[in-house]
Amino acid sequence: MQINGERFLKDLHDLRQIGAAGVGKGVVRPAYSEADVAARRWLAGRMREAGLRVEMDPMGNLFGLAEGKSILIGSHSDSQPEGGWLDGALGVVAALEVARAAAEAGGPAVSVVSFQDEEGRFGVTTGSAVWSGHLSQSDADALTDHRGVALGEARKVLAEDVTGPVDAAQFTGFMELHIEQGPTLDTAGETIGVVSDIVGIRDMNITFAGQQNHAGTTPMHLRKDAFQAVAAFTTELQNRFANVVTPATVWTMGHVTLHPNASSIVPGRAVFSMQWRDGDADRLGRMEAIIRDLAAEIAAARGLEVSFGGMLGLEPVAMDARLRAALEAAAAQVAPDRWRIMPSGALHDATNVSRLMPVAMLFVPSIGGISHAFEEDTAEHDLVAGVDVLARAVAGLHDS
Ligand code: HGY
Ligand code: MN
Ligand code: MN
Repeated sequence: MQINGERFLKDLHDLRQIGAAGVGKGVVRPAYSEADVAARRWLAGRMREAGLRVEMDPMGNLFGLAEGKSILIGSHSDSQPEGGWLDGALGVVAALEVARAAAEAGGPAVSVVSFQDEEGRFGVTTGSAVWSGHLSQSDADALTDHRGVALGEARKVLAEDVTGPVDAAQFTGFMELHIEQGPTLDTAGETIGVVSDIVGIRDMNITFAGQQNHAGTTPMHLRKDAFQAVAAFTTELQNRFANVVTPATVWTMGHVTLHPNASSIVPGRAVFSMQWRDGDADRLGRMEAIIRDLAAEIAAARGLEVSFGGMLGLEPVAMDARLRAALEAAAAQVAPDRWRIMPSGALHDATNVSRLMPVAMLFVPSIGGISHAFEEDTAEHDLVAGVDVLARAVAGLHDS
């Protein structure tokens, strides 16, 4: 099986034009946005040209299906609100190229997928969570984005493209090529990372409700300032986590809204996202208890109310040994002495798909370790090496 690097790179550059941010190679292609819909329709056309049968499930997960049993390869084509051109898109276009190369070589059968809302405009890897049965369609439809738009409403933009549910039983396994989104490979000057396991995650909103008041006449000691509660919480959390976390544990408050968000008004309400990740499910649970207890403690001490939104989560998952071995053998051929086995600190659709079938992942470097930013980039020779490893692994599985 021989991939066509030029054909692959051209598709990758053509896709990044759809929703191009106009800043570097960045893209803005959130789930169900105009750009996301256009990208999925463009991908559907490329899938048809590759001889695949195009189907889309009610969530907007787009599949290019080979006849009979096949290996499923892919990722997601939606982006963060400010996204890189490769996060997800690389895996979808690489899958397309492997499917074409496999067809040109007379086999094996390769199907392609672009999952929807992996970037979690509405939740956490929402499209593959629904497809894999981790989340019901009705629960997903009730999820809202930060502007209060419900997923059930948003996904109507793809109604005319939906063909119906796609049966996972037709697939023998799933592989995903993705950028590392961290500094490890780039710093080491390596080309390929074969993923050992993907971290788990917990994600929820926390609300502090205090007293909206005048910013000039309200003495500091009488305030019930919701933002000051957030500040106290995030500072003290660092101390409370000290004996629980490891250097690999991460936690982020990436989104904060204050009400009424005015310079001369003491904020009466603060809603913020609380997200934490680790490779150990037990540690994720202990961190949750600390978060809930500390938020309640701070609210009580300051005379505020605290409430917790619904929590979304995924468990840590190990990659399938047989698929991983195929990737390792291919990496050793393509990038001898320039590959490694490593964990994934980022989440991926592979976590959800692992509920249904064996999964494995591989990484190529992110320049400067940057991702979820317009500056995200990877050297083209590394991108082509990644697809080559993927194709060789698929061929190796077929021959074994
Ligand atoms: O957040 C993540 O890990 C993924 O890129 N959505
Ligand atoms: Mn991704
Ligand atoms: Mn991402």
